[in-house]
Amino acid sequence: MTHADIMKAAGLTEADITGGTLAVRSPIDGAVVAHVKETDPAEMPAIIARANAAFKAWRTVPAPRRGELVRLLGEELRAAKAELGALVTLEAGKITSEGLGEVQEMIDICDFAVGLSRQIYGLTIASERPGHRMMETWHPMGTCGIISAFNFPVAVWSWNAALALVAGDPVIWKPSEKTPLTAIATHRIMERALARFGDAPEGLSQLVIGGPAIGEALVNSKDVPIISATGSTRMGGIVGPKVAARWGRPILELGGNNAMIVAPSADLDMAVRAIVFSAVGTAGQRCTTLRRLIAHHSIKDDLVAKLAKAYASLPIGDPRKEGTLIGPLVDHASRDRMMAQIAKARAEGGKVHGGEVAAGVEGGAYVSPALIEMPAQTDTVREETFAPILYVLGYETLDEAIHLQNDVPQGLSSCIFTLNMREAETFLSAAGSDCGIANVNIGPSGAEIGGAFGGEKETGGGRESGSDAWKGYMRRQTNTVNYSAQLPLAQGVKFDF
Ligand code: UN1
Repeated sequence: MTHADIMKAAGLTEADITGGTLAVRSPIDGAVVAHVKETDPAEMPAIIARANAAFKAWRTVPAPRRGELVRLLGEELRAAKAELGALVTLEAGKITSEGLGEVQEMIDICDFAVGLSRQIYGLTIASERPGHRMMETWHPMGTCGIISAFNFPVAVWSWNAALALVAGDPVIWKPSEKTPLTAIATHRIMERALARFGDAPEGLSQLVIGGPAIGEALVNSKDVPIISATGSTRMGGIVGPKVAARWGRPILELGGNNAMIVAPSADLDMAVRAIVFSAVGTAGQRCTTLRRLIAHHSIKDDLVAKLAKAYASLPIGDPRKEGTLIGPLVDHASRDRMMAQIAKARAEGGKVHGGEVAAGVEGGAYVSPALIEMPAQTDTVREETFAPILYVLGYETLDEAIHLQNDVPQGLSSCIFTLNMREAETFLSAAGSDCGIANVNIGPSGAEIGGAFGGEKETGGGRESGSDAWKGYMRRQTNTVNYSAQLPLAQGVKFDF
């Protein structure tokens, strides 16, 4: 299929892809595939006002009925999975199975949110006063601004939107400037769900396309109480304080510098499989990508040899092609950054395997993944580079390994490969990994949507997806009801007059 066929199959029209000011390139071959129209920043107040009008209606719709909209969205996504997945491949450069996997994550979160729509509940709490009852109620919060990144161009929207819509919040989505096409196609799918739903308020789900001025309008608006932003730590460092300064609620999902500890007892063949998928999958462009390997000295050389062998056989190239495992980086600037980091690591004493410009489709930024044995956890290792670079460090004691694992600014995902129960439990304990995600005998990437997703430190502290992440999209109200004929005060205070 040509690029044009893929865009058409995903529901994009001529008007969607021509006549605009935002040039969209496919990472596959670097070709400009569309010129998308941008939202005029001057329209943002009206867009936000529409969302807030929708909020007034949507917050009173019973949550299970709100769940019906998300159920329909899940149905529409199932029907459009192949076409939307192919568009993800075209616009973000993911291999076919990962493009489809991304849409599957959208479907999964819809299913989760539909169930959630009948499980939004608070606690009842024992009151210290006779004839009193305490409870908590979860109410819709207001408009949720969703700022998403290129690497999960559609799934990030759905993790937020599915929960926000069930929670009673309208959504305004600002996708990455690199991936507006998948956003337009996804929003069209959403519009189909809305049409089938029937009586959803106008402005419940909106899409805005453009650069920083659009994002800033959301971030700075007092009328957008929740801002969920996924992207770099640099971006989050700007967004977080701005949202906080106007008393909004930021949900930040920023950088990761995820590590795996490989202990002497580890099943090395399993570890190798986990390492390869999590270090080179999505060409190293997941925030959960494995970036640091902390291997026990006794097995390190063996592990590196196995990995170097596996790395040498990985099919790199056209992500549309059956069998390809490593597609292109998002653009040439990203490849330049990768090469610059490798040069820095080499200057710090790193021994580099791979990490070269690779042949792929003419015009795309293809690379072979890099495996770099480092003498120490240097500043370069402590930085996140959004590319397939895996730094290898050695350790002697588990304490040392955990210290290395935690001694970076980021705190998203982590894991240990061990068959030793004491080591595994220590890693998961309060004195173990400091990350939002900590796994045993599986890699750090590819988290299921059922768990809360996010991390600590410079990762931003936000949680999305499963568990009770929905609470981030609602406001909690504590209620005390007095059904007695007395008016006792708390804490035994007497105030008679
Ligand atoms: C991201 O890279 O922004 O755990 C999120 C994973 C995916 C999510 C990645 N479920 O790798």
